[in-house]
Amino acid sequence: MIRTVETKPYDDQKPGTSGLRKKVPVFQQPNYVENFIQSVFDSLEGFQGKELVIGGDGRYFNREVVQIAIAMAAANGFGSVIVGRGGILSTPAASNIIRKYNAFGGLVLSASHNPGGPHEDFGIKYNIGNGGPAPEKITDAIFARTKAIASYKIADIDAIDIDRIGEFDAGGMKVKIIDPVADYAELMESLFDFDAIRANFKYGFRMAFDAMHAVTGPYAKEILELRLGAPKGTARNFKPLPDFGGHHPDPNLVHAKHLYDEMMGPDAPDFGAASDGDGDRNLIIGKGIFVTPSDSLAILAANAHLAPGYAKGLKGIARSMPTSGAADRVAEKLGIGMYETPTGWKFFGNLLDAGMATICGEESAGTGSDHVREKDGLWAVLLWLNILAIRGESAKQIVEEHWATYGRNYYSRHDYEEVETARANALMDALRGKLGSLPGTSVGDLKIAAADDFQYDDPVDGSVSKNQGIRVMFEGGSRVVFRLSGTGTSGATLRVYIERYEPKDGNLGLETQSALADLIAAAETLAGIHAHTGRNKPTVIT
Ligand code: VG1
Ligand code: CO
Repeated sequence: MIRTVETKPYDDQKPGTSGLRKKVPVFQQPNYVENFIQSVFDSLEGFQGKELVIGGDGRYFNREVVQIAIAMAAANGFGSVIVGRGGILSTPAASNIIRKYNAFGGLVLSASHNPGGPHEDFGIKYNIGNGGPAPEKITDAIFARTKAIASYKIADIDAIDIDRIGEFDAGGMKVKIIDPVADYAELMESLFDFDAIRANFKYGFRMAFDAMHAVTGPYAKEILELRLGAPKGTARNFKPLPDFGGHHPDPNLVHAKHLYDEMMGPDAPDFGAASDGDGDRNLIIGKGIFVTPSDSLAILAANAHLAPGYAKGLKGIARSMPTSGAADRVAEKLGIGMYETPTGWKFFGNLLDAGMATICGEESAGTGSDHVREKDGLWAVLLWLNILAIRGESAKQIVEEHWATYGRNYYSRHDYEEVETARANALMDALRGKLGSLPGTSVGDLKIAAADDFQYDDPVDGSVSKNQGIRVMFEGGSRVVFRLSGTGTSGATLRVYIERYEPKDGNLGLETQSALADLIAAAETLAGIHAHTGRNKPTVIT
């Protein structure tokens, strides 16, 4: 039986950089989840009788929302749903399932690298038929709908046993519970030289992969240990937990510091890596060297042809605007297109669909390719393993050779978390107000060449996205970028991105923060961070 339930709109259901993210108690308000899911369905056309993919990163509240989504899909007329066993699908795996089975779209339940638990974060994101996050046109429509919604539809059915693989009936709609790992592992096998990686492990190559008690655990166990023969224990913290063991499943130098310390120590394995809550980010640390995500993107692009899936070469590279220009130099050398998009994976979808870009990346530890339409943590790790196995060099050698060929983009991001929203907005407004007067002036010894608020004109569909981050560009190619995060769940997060280019015959071995010291000081002078936020230093430096 289908019930139509009256409801009242919530005014805070605006999807951010990557879907709707809120604290669990916010999602637990009456009808909050139902309102949002119904608003998603109401913003789509033509899904009657079609298939919907549902899965998430296993965090607290995942299982409850999976059941609600199944019952609402049934009531709204979907023909079938595919659900990862236990309600689990990593974000890239969900993207793959949507594409592989020609589903209409999918609901991906995740708050990515944010902590999980009864008082922590949850999230819902809608992905379209190409497997990628819904573009702004759709997320804008969803938000408009959430403000006007008056009722939702839900089927009165018993909870589905999502822990058993098989097909079930949900009020006339078919529910297929699938192995969340198998299709993804098969896809990875089709892209990479598993024989070469297997041989490398056999001859003693050692790595540490930290799944951070999040969704990549089962994927890493299956792929690294079972299919590639890495020693047992290579995948660590591999059991997904609803609260990620009380940690932030954020693979950066703060929350994965233990891995960093190990990789810098005397007993370091050859290679270290980690992924985030939903499996789309990657941390890469070679023995004795942390690889900045922007550098990792450039190095993967420069060496991708060593993997069978990319042997024919790349069509183009895309990166988010705040990501360093390291990949631009690779694109230039390869003679292929380079695209600069706003932050968030949804902006890469059109370029990938149009065959303009093959590899994409963001400074926030996201790298991926046209194999799916999401960034993909394990994919990046496997491409690194493939390159290491074929080149037979260490990660450190590969990075240093890359700098010696292309020069080095010193890069760092400074985050000021949980700043009062009004104060963060005031900082951005003040900065925006003086952009026109900056070019030609100097901050310390740095002369400003240009300053703007980044606007993206999508070359594929012509859509325009304004106010995507304030850029101050200095003569010589250095820059600072300021933007406010669109994924946080309390207050505002100011992100300051700092970059300096050092040519290949320059000083390539400096410590990053000191190499950027004058730019860090310039960012403070330009934006008045201390005066606006009251903060003397960033909360997180990556
Ligand atoms: C952050 C990152 C962005 C990434 C987004 C989602 O967004 O900066 O690069 O695409 O998170 O990643 P923001 O708006 O907070 O800067 V994930 O791994 O949360 O799906
Ligand atoms: Co993520």
